[in-house]
Amino acid sequence: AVNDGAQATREEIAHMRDLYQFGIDEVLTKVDILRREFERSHDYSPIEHVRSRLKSVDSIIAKAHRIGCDPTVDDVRASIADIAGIRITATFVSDLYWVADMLAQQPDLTIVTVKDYVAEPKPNGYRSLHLIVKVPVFLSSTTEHITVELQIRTMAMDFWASIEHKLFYKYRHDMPANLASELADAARLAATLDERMGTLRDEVRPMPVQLSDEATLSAGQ
Ligand code: 0O2
Repeated sequence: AVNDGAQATREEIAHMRDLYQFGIDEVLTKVDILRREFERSHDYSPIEHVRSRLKSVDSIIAKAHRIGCDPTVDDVRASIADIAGIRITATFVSDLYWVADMLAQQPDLTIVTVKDYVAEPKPNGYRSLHLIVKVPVFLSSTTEHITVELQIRTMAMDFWASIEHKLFYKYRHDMPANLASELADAARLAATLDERMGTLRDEVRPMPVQLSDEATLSAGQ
């Protein structure tokens, strides 16, 4: 009977997972529309790439056990914010806030929490802008408000985080001190790179495009 209960829960969680995929789809559409609209009006996009992932039933149950929550649909939905995850890689640091602001402005999207690890990096050097949002998913007879975790990063932040993630998982909590300090140093380098690219962009942005446009205009007059 205990096994039957566990099986029922697994099935319910698997069913619940479908809702989270719908939530991902809704947010992905929003991000894609922002990207395409921006590309249309500016010929480039501040969004480099977008990936999404849905936690597996096993990881949902494992995380529930880890954080001491009952592995029931209601408790899992209330306690685990990253069942649905979207990672957006943007070009410049300012673009991270642009993406976040554009989403925050949308009346159907509720921002639950913002963790700004860009303004305040984690002690190991991790930087990213994290938003937990709730998006409505309209079903035939109900509306479900689905929690989605968004990680918004520059390419430098993503480069660092993906390598750190691999090393962290390899070493778990026993990362040798020299490696941890190398990684923290590399995170500072990545932050400097972002800053320098931002400065470059600021120098290029008021480009002579307008000047040459004016020149063409006045030449044509
Ligand atoms: P995975 O394998 O990427 O899913 P939470 O642990 O999510 O319940 P927390 O710690 O308050 O709650 O959330 P936070 O700080 O917003 O971090 C959540 C996610 O951000 C992590 O998910 C990672 O994806 C990423 N992250 C946070 N800190 C680090 C870090 O130091 N290094 C790297 N590489 N990624 C980080 P998971 O579930 O831990 O991992």
